[in-house]
Amino acid sequence: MKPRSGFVTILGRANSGKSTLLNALVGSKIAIVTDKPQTTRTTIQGVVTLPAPKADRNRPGTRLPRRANQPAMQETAAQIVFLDTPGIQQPGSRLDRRMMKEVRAALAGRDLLLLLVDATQRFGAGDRAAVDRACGAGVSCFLLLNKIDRVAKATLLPLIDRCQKLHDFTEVIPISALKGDNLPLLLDRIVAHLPEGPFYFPPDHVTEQPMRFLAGEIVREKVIMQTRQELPYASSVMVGTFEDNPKLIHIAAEIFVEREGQKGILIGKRGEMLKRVGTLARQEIESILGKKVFLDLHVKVRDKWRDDSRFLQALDWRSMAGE
Ligand SMILES: Nc1nc2c(ncn2[C@@H]2O[C@H](COP(=O)(O)OP(=O)(O)O)[C@@H](O)[C@H]2O)c(=O)[nH]1
Ligand SMILES: [Mg+2]
Repeated sequence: MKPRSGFVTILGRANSGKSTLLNALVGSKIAIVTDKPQTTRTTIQGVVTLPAPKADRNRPGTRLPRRANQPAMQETAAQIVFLDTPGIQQPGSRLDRRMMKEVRAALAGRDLLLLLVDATQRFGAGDRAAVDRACGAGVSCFLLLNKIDRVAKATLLPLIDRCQKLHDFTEVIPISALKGDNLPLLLDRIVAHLPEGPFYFPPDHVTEQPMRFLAGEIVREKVIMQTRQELPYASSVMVGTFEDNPKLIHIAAEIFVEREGQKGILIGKRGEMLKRVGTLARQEIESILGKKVFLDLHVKVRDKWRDDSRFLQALDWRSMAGE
């Protein structure tokens, strides 16, 4: 059988679990996850390559370790390029508008859409708006009811019913991105809906995002997790130095905030907060890279960076990757 390949966009409101799903499907952390909305600011790409089933497995180049998410019934080799998007929301700042532009761009020319809904929340106007936005595109759309590890079956069935009335979804699948429930089934259904076509990337390719971008994102994740109120939204991280030396990786990054007061909070009493952010980020980057890391963090004030298009451009991983 011929291989299948295609682009699959993950859409949904903030906090529905899009980035958690991307990481679970890819099998490694490539998108940061927090319990606060607006964590994902640009489209994050992750590639899943499923080797050909048994008969083809001895061909050189197709042998890959069996993954936890290997679909049960897979019949062909397949490569899925997933795109994780910022949450669908009403834009305010230039950053917000840029985020919604990312969502629209990620919608164009895709083979399949996955619309995530948080099944623990009341299904409201925001979800309906997300359905309208996602499903107007004339592309097959799966509705995924996420976080089923936290809902009773009795509430799930009426929710599935209501959603099926809203749009003619190609599939409605309850999942838990966090626990991995139904993800093998989801992969099966995705592969079944992809067109035949050659792989876009080598089989071991995971993402286009450069490591320096992920390092900055991990610092940002720790800032979001450790701070409250406006600071998570007012912070951005720019990695200046990323030097991979034989024994140690040297990373220097600047954390930008919008006001002096925010800088004070982020540094903390005697530098405690910044130290905690740095230690948590360093430990995680070390565990991903399997190497010692020296992480040098500085906090800078940059008024209204969220409305500065040149600054936003510089933060984007695609400019780092030289695109
Ligand atoms: N219980 C539960 N929590 C989840 C699940 N998926 C995501 N979450 C949590 O929901 C929050 C938002 O997740 P995230 O992936 O950042 O959502 P995004 O904004 O749509 O990308 C985080 O606290 C996740 O741990 C799930 O299947 N079950
Ligand atoms: Mg996200």
